[in-house]
Amino acid sequence: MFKKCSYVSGAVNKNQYPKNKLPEFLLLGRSNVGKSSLINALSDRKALAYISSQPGKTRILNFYLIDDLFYLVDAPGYGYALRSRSERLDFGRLIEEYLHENDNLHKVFLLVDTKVGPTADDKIMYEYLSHYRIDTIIIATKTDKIGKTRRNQYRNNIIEKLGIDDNQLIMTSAVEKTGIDLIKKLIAHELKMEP
Ligand SMILES: Nc1nc2c(ncn2[C@@H]2O[C@H](COP(=O)(O)OP(=O)(O)OP(=O)(O)O)[C@@H](O)[C@H]2O)c(=O)[nH]1
Ligand SMILES: [Mg+2]
Repeated sequence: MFKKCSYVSGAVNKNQYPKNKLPEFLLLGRSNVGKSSLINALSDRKALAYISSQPGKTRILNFYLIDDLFYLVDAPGYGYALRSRSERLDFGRLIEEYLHENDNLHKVFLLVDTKVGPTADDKIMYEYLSHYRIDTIIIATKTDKIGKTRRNQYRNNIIEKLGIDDNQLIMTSAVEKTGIDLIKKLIAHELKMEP
């Protein structure tokens, strides 16, 4: 499942989104949280999505086509990227236009670093998505940095800080490949495919 994948395009505005109406899953999260690594893990490829050494380098929406079925959309990271007022405005405009003016958006995956927990920016982002009733799943990343016995504690911290339901959170590690199959199943379920 999800073997074939290719980088299709980058977009800074809605005229540049893909035109073929396939469902899209947006990955949102602060810089360095592990968005590109998750795309690589989901698509079984090592270096498909550019993994940045310089946080916040990518400022556009990047569309990856998976098995000719759906798109994974890599958004610019917030946090480090929001240094200047103009960058903040660019990010806001890019994301708001995408969230509100794109009928193909199926679900948002909001990534939160497991060890760091939800930051102030993460909370604002989650509240924004909830306010507009945008279907969102929280993906906790880099769980391999936490000992197995303490992962539940970190899981509960995220649930509590964001005020989400237990089934809205998936714990993942792109290194250990944990939680990746769960996300694939969720996407398959959304697309009404056999997993
Ligand atoms: N230990 C560990 N490190 C990870 C994991 N996922 C990503 N990383 C590391 O975290 C750093 C950032 O990962 P990226 O995937 O580039 O993060 P990003 O969210 O795409 O960052 P931007 O594109 O700058 O917004 C890299 O050094 C990755 O190797 C993980 O599951 N475990
Ligand atoms: Mg990235």
